[in-house]
Parts: sequence; structure tokens; C-alpha cells
Amino acid sequence: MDKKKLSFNARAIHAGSQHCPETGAHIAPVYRTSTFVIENVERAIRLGYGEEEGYAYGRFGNPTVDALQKKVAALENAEASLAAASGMSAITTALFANLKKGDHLVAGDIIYGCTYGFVRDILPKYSIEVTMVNTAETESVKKAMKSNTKVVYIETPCNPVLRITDIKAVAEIAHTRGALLFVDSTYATPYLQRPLELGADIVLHSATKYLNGHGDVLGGIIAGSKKLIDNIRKPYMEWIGGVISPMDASEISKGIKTLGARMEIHCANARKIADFLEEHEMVEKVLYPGCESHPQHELAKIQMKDFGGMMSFNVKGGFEAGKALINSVELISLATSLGCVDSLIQHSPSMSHAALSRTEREAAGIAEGQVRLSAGIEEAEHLIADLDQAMAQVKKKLNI
Ligand code: LCS
Repeated sequence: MDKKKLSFNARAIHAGSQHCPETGAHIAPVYRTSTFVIENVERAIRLGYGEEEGYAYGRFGNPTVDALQKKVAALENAEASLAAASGMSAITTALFANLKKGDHLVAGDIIYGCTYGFVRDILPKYSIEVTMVNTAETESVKKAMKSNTKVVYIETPCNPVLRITDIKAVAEIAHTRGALLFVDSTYATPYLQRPLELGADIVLHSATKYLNGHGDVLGGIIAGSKKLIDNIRKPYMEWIGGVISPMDASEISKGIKTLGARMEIHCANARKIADFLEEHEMVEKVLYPGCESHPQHELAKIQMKDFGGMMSFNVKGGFEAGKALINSVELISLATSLGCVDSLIQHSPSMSHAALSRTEREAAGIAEGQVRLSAGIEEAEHLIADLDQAMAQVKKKLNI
């Protein structure tokens, strides 16, 4: 049987997952070890000098971590992948490995707050030039390219306003100028979007989100060609050291087995909630790629299998109304992060995007009263009822 030809759920369950060959344990044990005993010094020398593949030390490789890497590579249609301690560890290590003093980075001007802070404040300290543009306008990306541009970095759909960037078009622009395209595909997951198939060179994930799905670990993923991944692993990941623990890798591998099933429900729930919000008298604007009102709805339809579980919306009454709504929900939890089985709500300006100045947030369309919802997999009617009762409380409180 050609396992590469298996469909998504079969790959999510089987790729990288092995029964234990020694004991027959259905689920392979987690290799909780920091180091590996080597038979003799001759082999230690071969491993040390890279003349032989094998495990020598936890920061250089671990079988449980390898299993996760194989699983994600199979889902992203990548030759290889590399797991990291968090999404930020994946992003920063991948960027440091591909940029050096004097290089130029073109990045989206609406991306996760900590990534925004990293490219705005940290990369320039290493004499790496950065231009941040609206990557949904491919002409702006073209104009931003310079002779020293080495990487174009996009997030699609982007956090928190769900803007969509045309991966294929931006990949072409990057490649024409000899640059690489990095895509943070956290919001979409490989179930809804596979950037490498559309021409991207590196795909990144905060595995903390949908891949794990249960809100109990942090993790990150970098996937791409073997050459690019090997270059990031050795020496950057090994020397910078932001590796994932085997326990966390095992949790993420377990979560991925149900990714397809969960995403179906996340997407169906988000669509129902977005429809409800669009019709609600207290809502000014809904940002969800599945809505026809979304400016890149048609592109999302082409680029993604479905529209995901994330949305942002502006409540009538601005900041006070947004705050009151978040304080009034009962089933939905006030928490940053996203992609968990349970629904989470947050105030984007002060939580996920606190690293941006007010001016930067205004330019990005992150309104002071904007609310972001990560639709979980509870029955949609409960989530809608919770939002409805919260809206009624806001209306009463603000006398709207
Ligand atoms: N990329 C995206 C699109 C994200 O949303 C996040 C985290 C990261 C990367 C970083 O991943 P981490 O290091 O947290 O695993 N997003 C968060 C958010 O919106 N609220 O809290 C974290």
C-alpha cells in the first residue's frame, strides 16, 4: 500500500505513528530521555562528526519528536519538518537561519503580535532591513522587493483580522527576485490549506493551536524541502536550542489524529456564528473569510478547503461594548490563544496584539473594541445562545 496516497485523516492518524516493535504496545512509548547511550566511542565519533545518522542527545533529535515531524511533513506534503518549543521558536529560528546582516525581509503588516514585535524590533538590531506591507495587495509586495530581499513572510488568514494573501501570486513575486516565501498557516492548518503546494518554501505553525487542539501544550512546526529544513536544524535549532520536549511532541501527535474531524466542526460552527453576528443589531462588522462581505472571500474559496474557525468582530459601542461583551459570556472563556476544542474569546488590541502601538493597530484595522472569537467544537446553538445573552447584557448596560 502506498501510504503517501492515503487521504488526509488516514495520514493524520498513521503517518509517523508506529506500534512499539519490542513490546507490541499499540501506542509507541514516549521517549522521555535527555540523552542516548552509545555502544562505543567509535560510534560516538561517527555520530558526533555527522558520518552516521542516529540519536546522541535530546537537543539533536528524539524518536517521539521525529514521529511528530514525520506526521506533519506528511500532512503538509513537505519533504521534511522540524518541531520547536513554541510557534515563536519555530518562526524566529527559521528567520534567523535564512537572514543575515545586510539582508532585507518583506513581512505582512498584520501578523501575530509577537511576530510583529520580533520583525519590527529584533531583526533590525542584527542589521536586517525590514519592510512591512499589506501582503493582500500583491502590487505592494512587488514594490517592496529589493535586490537584497531574502525572505517574504506572510500570515494567511492573518491574526487577528483574517486578511487573506494570495500564496501563489506572492510565491511567484518572491521567486522572481530570488527570495523565499514563508507562510504562517496556523489559522488554516494543513487540513484547510497547504502553502507548499501553492509555491511557498517554508510553512510555519503554532502547534499550540489547532494541531494540538486541546490547549495543554506549546509547540511549533517548520516544514519545507529537506535542504531548507536541514539548514534550519543544523546548526540553528541545535545551537539556539528551542526544541520541543518529547512529552509535548507526543501530545501534539495525538491531537493531530483528530485534526480533520475537529476542523470540520470548527468551520461549521464559525460559519453559523458569523451568520448570526452579521445579522445582529449590536454588531458593526464581522471579519470572517466565509462571509461574502469579506474582501478576499473569493480568494479564500480558491486557496482554502473551508474558511476556518476564527473570526473577529466589532461591537456597536466601541471599546466599552467589546469589553462588556467579553465580560458577559458564560460558556465561552476569556483567554488568548485559539484553536482549542473549547471556544475562546479575547480583546485583540490588549492581548494578542499588545506589541503593536495604537497607530499600528489602527492602520491594521484592529479596532479598540474588536473582539476575536475562536469557535470551539461545542454545539453551535450553545455558542450562539451565549453570545446572544451577552449581547443583550451589553445593550442594557450601555443603553444602546
Ligand atoms: N503564529 C500565529 C498565527 C499565532 O497566532 C501565534 C500565537 C504564533 C504564531 C506563536 O505561537 P506560540 O509561540 O504561541 O505557540 N498566537 C496567539 C494568540 O493569538 N494569542 O495568544 C497566542
